[in-house]
Amino acid sequence: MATGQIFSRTTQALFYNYKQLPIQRMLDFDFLCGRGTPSVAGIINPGSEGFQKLFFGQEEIAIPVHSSIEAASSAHPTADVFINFASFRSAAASSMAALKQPTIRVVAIIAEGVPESDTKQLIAYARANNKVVLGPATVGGIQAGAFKIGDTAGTLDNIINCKLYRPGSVGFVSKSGGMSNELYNTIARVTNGIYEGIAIGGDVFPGSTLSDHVLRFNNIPQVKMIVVLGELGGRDEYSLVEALKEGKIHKPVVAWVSGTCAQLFKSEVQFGHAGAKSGGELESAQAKNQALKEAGAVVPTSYEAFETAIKESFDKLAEEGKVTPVSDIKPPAIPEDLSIAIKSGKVRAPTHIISTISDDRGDEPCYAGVPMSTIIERGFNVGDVISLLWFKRSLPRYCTQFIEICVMLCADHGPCVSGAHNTIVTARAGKDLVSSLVSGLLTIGPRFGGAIDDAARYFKDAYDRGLSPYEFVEGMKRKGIRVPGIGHRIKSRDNRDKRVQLLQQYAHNHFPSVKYMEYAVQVENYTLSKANNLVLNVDGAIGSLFLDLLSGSGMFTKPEIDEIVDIGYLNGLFVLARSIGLIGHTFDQKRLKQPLYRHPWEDVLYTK
Ligand code: Q5B
Repeated sequence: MATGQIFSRTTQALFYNYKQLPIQRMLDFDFLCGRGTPSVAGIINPGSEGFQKLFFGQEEIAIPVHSSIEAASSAHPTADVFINFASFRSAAASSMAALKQPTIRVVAIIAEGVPESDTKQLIAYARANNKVVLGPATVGGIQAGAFKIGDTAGTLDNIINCKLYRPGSVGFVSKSGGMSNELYNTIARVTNGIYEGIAIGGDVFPGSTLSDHVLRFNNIPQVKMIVVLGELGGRDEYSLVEALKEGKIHKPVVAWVSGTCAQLFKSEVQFGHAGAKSGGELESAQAKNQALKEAGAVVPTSYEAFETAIKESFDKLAEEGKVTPVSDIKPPAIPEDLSIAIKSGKVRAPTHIISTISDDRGDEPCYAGVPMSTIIERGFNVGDVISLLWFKRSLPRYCTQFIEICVMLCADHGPCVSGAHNTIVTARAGKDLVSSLVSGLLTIGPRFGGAIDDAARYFKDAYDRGLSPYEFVEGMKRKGIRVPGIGHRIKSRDNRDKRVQLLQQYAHNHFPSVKYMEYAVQVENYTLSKANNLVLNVDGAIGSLFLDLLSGSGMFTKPEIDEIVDIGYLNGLFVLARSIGLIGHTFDQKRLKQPLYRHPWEDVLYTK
């Protein structure tokens, strides 16, 4: 165990397990104290490497992240404090690994519930190797104006109120982390402030004891008086009693052991900490307070009188000229985090994204204002969800049913079409699902599956302008544009596309009007007079029928229809639907364990 200072203004730590908040609190404390270097040199996040961005004042800094304790220790040989935020399951092993690093001097273990047998091994190793263990079950400790462990002393406001950004003359040690915050306040009120404060943790076997730290404080010249807050349970306070009796402590000690109320209970009481239970008489708060008093410590009659006792002891030292007055400094203001400032209404900031279709912030996600539970309770189908997320309204059932039929009919068209072929080749090249899927999707365009929007645009324009099929088709020919939605590689007058027939049949039965589709059929009749394969294809059928849906449903204004056609919503139906088939083809190839595809030479015309 160290005999004097364990921290300074240049102390740096390695932080085990990435926890953004306590690390940021340490860096904010550094900035408040005017430290030149951040107190966290490196972060250990088992299994990952890189950097974590954090703030040092207003500036963003990148703190290196290491995958192992060994790597972090060799990368930061001057970092001699190890702050362990591991869970109780892994805290012992990682703490032992840290203690074994020659560069590590102090290990703080935050986790509660570390097995006592493990803690005993850590203590034995630390004592044998002259190292300090704080905890387990501790918040850590602080050297005012110099270095702070994790969440010690709480919020910045509390740290400023307790003047912990500059050193005072009081050494303070307690078992409880929560109570140490209380005492930082008390000590700041009635003395010139804390020099160092340590919470040893509430376990039965703490890594270092109250007396270990009192003896250390005794050797630190800047510490002029010592405040101790013990608690019932255990015998730690008696080693302090011994040290006092043996005259090893030359500075005034003001002490209180909390838990005097335990005697009011009929049976044994277990307080918050594992070690805080009244065992035998000797472990009671009364007995320990009495022993400390007899050994020479200043012990008040109650916790309420603790503050006065601290004040009187400090005032006496001041009268004797034993405390040098502390010159107060104004700590720099720490910039507030934007999210906190916005929450408190202090600032406003422009947003970078605007979204109108969904909201995931409440109790349940909403699609266009409709909560998930409503979607399920009312038996919405995929078509209803598409109508909410794409069209931002609940369309009548015959419309959402039509959308679903489009999705079902276009889900797949065999392995030979462009998209499926690409997906199959990609899957056979050993690529993953998403790569195989997108390689197929990328073929969707003006010739394959992606002609729905253009079909809707051209059919709408021609119909609305009153063009005859002849005028329309010949006009397109003069411009050198193939009529979108017309023509197919394998379908023809004598081999009709069943999908087109099913869509037309549904619309005839359910749509109030099918004027655009009838116009498309007239166009088809004309193009079929030119060639057998110039049929109305599935893209053309969906494009024209969707125009009928938009205009006939009464759910869209004319400008809204123009916008939908102009933006081009409808290819989305084919993309969505065909994804189902392309995913299926990927699984199929993987399931069949198909080897790398190579196109046969015989199928290529090699020519000059
Ligand atoms: N000609 C689809 O052409 C295809 C003409 C035309 C005027 C036309 C072609 C085309 C418009 C785009 C379109 C969607 C490339 C198709 C789909 C999904 C799919 C696919 C699947 C699935 C086929 C021969 C002669 C030439 C051309 C003329 C052809 N189309 N004239 N308007 N639209 N259509 N795409 O058979 O005088 O000899 O020079 O671009 O709607 O993709 O199942 O496979 O579910 O996966 O290769 O159904 O029609 O014919 O190019 O040899 O042309 O007809 O100008 O005249 P072909 P080509 P000429 S549905």
